[in-house]
Amino acid sequence: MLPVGSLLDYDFAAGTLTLRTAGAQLSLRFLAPDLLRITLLPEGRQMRPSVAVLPRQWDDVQVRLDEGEEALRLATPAMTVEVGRDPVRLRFYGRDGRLLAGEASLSWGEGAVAWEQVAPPEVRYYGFGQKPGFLDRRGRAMTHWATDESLHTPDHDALYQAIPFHIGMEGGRAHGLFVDSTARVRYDVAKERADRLRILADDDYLDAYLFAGPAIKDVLARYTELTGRMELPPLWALGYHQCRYTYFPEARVREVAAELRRREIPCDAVWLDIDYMDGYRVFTWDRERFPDPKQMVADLREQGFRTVTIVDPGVKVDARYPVFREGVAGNHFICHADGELCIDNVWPGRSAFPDFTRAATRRWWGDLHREFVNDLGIAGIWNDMNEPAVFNERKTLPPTAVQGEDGARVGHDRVHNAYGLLMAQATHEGLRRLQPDRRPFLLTRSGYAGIQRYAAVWMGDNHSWWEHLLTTVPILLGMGLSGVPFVGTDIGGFQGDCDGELFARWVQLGAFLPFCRNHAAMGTVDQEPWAFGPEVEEIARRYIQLRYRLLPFLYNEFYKSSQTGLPVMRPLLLEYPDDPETANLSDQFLLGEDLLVCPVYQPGATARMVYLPAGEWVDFWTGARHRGPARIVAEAPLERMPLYVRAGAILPMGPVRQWTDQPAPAELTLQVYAGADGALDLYEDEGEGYAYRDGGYAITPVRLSGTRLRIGAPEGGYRPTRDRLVVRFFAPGRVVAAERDGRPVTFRTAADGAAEVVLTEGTTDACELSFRVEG
Ligand code: MIG
Repeated sequence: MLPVGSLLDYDFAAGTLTLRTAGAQLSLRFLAPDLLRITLLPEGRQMRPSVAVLPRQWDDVQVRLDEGEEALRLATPAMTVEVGRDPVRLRFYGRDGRLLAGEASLSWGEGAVAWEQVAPPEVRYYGFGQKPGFLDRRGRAMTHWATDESLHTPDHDALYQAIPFHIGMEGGRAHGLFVDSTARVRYDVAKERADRLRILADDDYLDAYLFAGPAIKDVLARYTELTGRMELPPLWALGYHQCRYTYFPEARVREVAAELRRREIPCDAVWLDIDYMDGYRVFTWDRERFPDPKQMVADLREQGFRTVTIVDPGVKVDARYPVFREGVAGNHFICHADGELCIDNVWPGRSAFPDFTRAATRRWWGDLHREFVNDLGIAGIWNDMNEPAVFNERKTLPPTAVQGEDGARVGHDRVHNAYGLLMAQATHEGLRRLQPDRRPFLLTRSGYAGIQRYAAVWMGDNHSWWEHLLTTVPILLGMGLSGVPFVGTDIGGFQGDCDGELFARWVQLGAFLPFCRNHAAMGTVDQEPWAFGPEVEEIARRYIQLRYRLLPFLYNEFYKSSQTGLPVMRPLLLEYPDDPETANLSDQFLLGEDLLVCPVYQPGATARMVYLPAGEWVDFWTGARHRGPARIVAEAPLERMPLYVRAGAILPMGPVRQWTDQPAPAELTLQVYAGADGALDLYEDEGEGYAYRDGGYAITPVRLSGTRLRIGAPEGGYRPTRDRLVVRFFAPGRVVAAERDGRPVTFRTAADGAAEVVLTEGTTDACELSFRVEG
């Protein structure tokens, strides 16, 4: 590797500082006052178009260049980059004038580029996409190389998702770095040398983005401005999903669906894994197992279920199979350098792989979904095996396979990590074209930075192990800190046999994950919610029902996330960045800002320790109050997962439904946790379609001050109906009287301590409720 040497000359034009050094050019450009793009391009090398960064015109940034003798300084009001002249070294300073981590140096070699930066001992490192382990990755070496790897253990960190983005935090002060390379990227996070962060990309050039923060939320907001945010999903996608490898034949699918309804376990979707296909040929059906998919899908829909089908990238080599023939004719498959098709084994046997780096191929692939979505009524698509996974020793395509648009071909190894993202993009855009009035729902296994724009993500093949229950939360929190909010894991675990206690604990946690799907591998014990007997079934039913009651809250959080880029499921450090106790806390998490979820991770446990950060916290189950910061021991018998609500929170809830659009009386419940002032702006819309983009949504402002609650009329072009409006007021004492707009109203005190007021008239009119509290 050759370090970037001394500065030969430079120019500063149109906002870009271009620095020439022996053999390479370095350019620095501010896209925003707190966002600097840093590109190192060795001579004679070509850059590829980014698949992560959204094409967009950034506003002009006011930058000042200081041409010092030792160093150049390029400054905005939010950040300064200092470029040493000999050798060229970079130092970044925040708004407060202090260094962001330490000095950085760049180097390059044959097919590799490196970023090395001083890593002061106080800096903690978060993000990195899907990585096993806990939140702070300091002291770890990691590789980004999308891999079909079911051992999510500390020694296997190259998993399905490859997101080379991280956040450095020093106290409450954060900065971020995104290395936009779809090739293999290796991180050494102060492991080999305790004071060095080293990032090595097996790529031809380095294209990096530095985020100056200073708050962690600023970093995430900017990062998701750069790489995009999750679109608001259809409401049904937030329901409970029932999956298994594999439900077939049709009679079995119908039986599972009927059981869910009979047992009143709410569910919005049943999923079909690979065995629905004819010999694993994508976009076909095994007509013996599924003689009339259209009828089956319609009948399931009658009962409120959506049907989701898996679609893998591998296309069976079969001269009589139209998808293969079209793919060859349209030049859509990846070839070797000599032009021969790159064929390898996956589920269908010998298969060809679409080159999703090409726009025409993405379009072709997207259109292949026409029959499934337009004729058969398939509601969602599940992309698996898109690392791409291949049944060979390398587990993927050879580096010598070539990909790219004509005239810009590169080896597969340069674009490997983009395969899942580009497949998801092809599918997402296809679904948008085919059903312009529906919000696409897509689940993907693999992804790269920006995957949040196209798909929900699950963590692939976990195991029915307590250890994997424990690892679920930190992995998903890391995804959220990497810009991806719509995440989940296989509830109950995929491989291995689950048991009742583990399932109960997993479903309790799963009910609070952004994506909530039960899934299990072939050859493992049954894992439907009733598979472990009546006690566990009752626990599963109660928690899944609770998820459905919380859907107005969850949907509101998804809406906020689509606007801000902040995750739905949050580590405490996002809300309490100055509290050192939160710095590596990952066995409990927040939904939004208000709901603290404390899963149980051990067999036999009937209690667990909970950390409550500053403020007052109300036990969701009992109404008991605790003042943080504090550690408490929470009771957690098998039927209970500890949950706490921040005082000042207003949780919008709904009735239990068996599926999200089941016709039922419209009821909104506001659970109000007095003890601190608070605000809720409740977002509602039709839960489907795009009318919301033309004003078809409602926002209801609710304000809590002291023991007074002001509920505004919904604003916006969508009119929510509320047959009943229930206010459940959790007071720091005993409620002795309640008034609505100055007149007494009746209330009852519920078992959890709430004073409950039920309104059936004027439920969408502005009103003020006040409570008199004693003691
Ligand atoms: O090689 O489609 O992660 O969820 O059930 C295994 C069969 C292929 C892996 C996925 C899993 C799915 C399974 N697939």
